[in-house]
Amino acid sequence: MKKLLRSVCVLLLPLVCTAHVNSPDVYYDGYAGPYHLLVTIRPPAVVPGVAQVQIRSVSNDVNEIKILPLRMIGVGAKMAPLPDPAKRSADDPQLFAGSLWIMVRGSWKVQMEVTGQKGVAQLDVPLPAVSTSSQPMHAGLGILLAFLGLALAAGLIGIIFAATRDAELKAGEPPAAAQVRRGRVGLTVATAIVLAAFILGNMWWGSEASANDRLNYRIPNMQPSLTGGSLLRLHLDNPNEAEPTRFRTEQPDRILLDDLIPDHGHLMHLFIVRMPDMKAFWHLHPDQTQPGDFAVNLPIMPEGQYKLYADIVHHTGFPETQVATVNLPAVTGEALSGDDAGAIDLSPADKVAQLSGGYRMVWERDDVSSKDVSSNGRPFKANQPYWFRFRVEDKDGKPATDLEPYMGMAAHAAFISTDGNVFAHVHPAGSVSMAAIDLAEGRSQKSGMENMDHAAPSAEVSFPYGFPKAGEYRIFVQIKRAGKVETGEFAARAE
Ligand SMILES: [Cu+2]
Repeated sequence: MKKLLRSVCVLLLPLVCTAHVNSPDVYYDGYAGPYHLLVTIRPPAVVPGVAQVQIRSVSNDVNEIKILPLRMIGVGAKMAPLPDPAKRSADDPQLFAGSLWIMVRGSWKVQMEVTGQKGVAQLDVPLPAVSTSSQPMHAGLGILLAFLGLALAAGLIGIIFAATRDAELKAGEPPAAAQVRRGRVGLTVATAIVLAAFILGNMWWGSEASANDRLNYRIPNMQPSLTGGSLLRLHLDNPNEAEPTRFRTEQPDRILLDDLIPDHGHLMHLFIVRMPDMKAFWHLHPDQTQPGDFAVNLPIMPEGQYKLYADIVHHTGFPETQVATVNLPAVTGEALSGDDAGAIDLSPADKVAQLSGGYRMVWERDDVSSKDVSSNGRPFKANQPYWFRFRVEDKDGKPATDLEPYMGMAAHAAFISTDGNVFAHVHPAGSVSMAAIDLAEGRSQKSGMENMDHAAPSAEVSFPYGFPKAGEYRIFVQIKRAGKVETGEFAARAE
């Protein structure tokens, strides 16, 4: 009964999602032809469900935006329904909003057709969509439904009892012994029928509810193990493939582990943060030893507890972050090389993080500009899109002129809550994986680096992102300068 009540109303709550950990919203900064857009997409908490799309045009030259959901790959990617117009905000003519039905779990993209003063242009933004969690029924609704259910049951029993005992009596005539007996039998049978209905109904509902629960996306927990003093092995978890009905309707969305594609040049991006002080941070790139297994040589690391976040992307463009918590002894590993980078002695800055050689990374929190999406020095609001802007300065305070692309991009950032429950790997183009952007725009998947800008980046980088819930966060920003990757750590609070 309790289970029945708990499950009657399956409202769903957006607590977990993919790509990142507990940070399901998509933030995207990109161009539809000549039009610069900042896009926020809130995927539905349960699929089928409605995704909310918000598009901010950076300049005032857009007249109309139409939005359309499409599967990332497969036949559905080519069979487009008619697009819906996004509604222009009455208060802010540069803000457009719309909602889209997402009918199947998996890897989607939202296609935007932008009409403005410079003609018509298109932009595709990846959208991973899964059911996330079931919420228990509201207590008040449960009590109300229990009361109504009991009233119905009592009514049914009462009607059968009265029908079997009193049906043939005239008004005011008392029942004879045979009728009383018949009434008792009627009462017993009616009670048995109602009880059986409750029990069978609860069983039916319980199986429906657990089938629904199995369709909820679970965050994969990989198993780390340290061998030979410094070799970290990662055995990936696949909790969402175990359920055979998952994504059965369309095979491309079965979650597999042997279908990974490179995302900005690597099959896996592993972020390691020491907890709880968050003063040590690494961004490493383990190699796949066999499908589902990765290994990486650790650098020199102090002993302690570490949170691991491993970003991977499936062939559908569906991203996942595998997580783990591990206690490590002091590791006397190898010097960092290639794209691997990190730092042991970070401390979170409010505004200015020191880099090597007297260089500094400055968080431009205070720029006030009317069309800017910035917090202007105030605490951030949860679930709001912001641009996080950072400027790299030399020791004289002048903009650095020797920045280089790091893995094909101007910068990489990890937004992590201080409790470790929220993690997002974000780039100047936004919170979606680079590999998914390539797929969404129909580019080939050779290295996942096709869309990257290999020109020298400017001294200023920005990331579009919004914190998913109130709390304390750390932002680890990585840039490359003079052949070396530098990490700046910043503290932020969302309300
Ligand atoms: Cu990155």
